[in-house]
Amino acid sequence: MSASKFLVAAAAISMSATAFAAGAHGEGHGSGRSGHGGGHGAATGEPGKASEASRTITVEMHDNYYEPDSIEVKPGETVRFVVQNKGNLVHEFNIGTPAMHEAHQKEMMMMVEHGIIQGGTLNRDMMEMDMGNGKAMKHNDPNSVLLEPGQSREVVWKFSDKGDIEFACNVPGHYQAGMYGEVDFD
Ligand SMILES: [Cu+2]
Repeated sequence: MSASKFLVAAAAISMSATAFAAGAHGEGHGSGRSGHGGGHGAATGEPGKASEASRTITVEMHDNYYEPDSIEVKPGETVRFVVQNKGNLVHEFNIGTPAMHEAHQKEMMMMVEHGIIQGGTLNRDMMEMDMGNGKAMKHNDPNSVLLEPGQSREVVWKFSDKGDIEFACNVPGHYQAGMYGEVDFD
């Protein structure tokens, strides 16, 4: 999907988001997760400690690509990423397998459908809201950050020994536009 098509779709969706917000008002305090929790660890690694990071890699996010577009790590290495959104759209930096990214893209589609992601805007209040089933569309897994234009955040990750790992943006259409990069083990 082109960026302009994406924006049109996001604008259309934002109208239904207003109705959604009204309906879901009150309650809140969703302690649940959006469902993309379990099972990350083994294949890709685990959250790392900044004090154990061997180096810092700055990753710039643009519309729709990363700079750098691939990285090389040592097996078991802990890396501190400083992720900066230099684009005009909301972007994600997510460390996972291709299958994890595919699954996460469906959840991100729901975030767009609910107006949580609208082009360059991220509605963090809405991410906290109860979706009516005791769950919220929080996006707080340690292997990823979701950032508005101009925002910057750190991810510290201890990589596994090997695996088919990519960093990717799962905002609808972005992965398909090429917004992912290889993690190579040296
Ligand atoms: Cu993106």
